[in-house]
Amino acid sequence: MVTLNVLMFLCALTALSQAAATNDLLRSSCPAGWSHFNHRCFIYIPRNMTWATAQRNCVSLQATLASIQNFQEYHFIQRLITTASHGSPETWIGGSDAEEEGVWLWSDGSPFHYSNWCGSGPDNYKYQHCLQMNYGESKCWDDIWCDQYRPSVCAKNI
Ligand SMILES: [Ca+2]
Repeated sequence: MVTLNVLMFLCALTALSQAAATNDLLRSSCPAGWSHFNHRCFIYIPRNMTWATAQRNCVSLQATLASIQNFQEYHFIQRLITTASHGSPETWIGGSDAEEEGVWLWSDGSPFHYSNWCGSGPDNYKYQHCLQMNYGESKCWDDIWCDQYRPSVCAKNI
């Protein structure tokens, strides 16, 4: 009888740990082709599009252009672009100040705290309102005209 009880206990334990493992799997799972980082799924879109068309394309995938909240996410996205494109092309992410000059917003509505602007920041040269990353030698962030054609990175919550 003792053996039976121990067996039942072990069965219950196994079932529980399997349920926990499945739960973990569900929590970390992204759709095929998307990469998981920090509770979000990311994908590099190689097709060149304007910023707004790239955002609309992300929305069609139940996502938005990627926001970047910190250094770790920034480097994750840089690696994602490098791996997917075998290079480091200038790429759209979700920042813009098209609504009001100098007020930078992320298209997913998250706060715009972290940034990696080139030099002293966005220069708004001849009215540039959209954020491209991987600009120039140091692969920093630059504001550029929103109607330029770039690949892009989409992100969505899990
Ligand atoms: Ca600029």
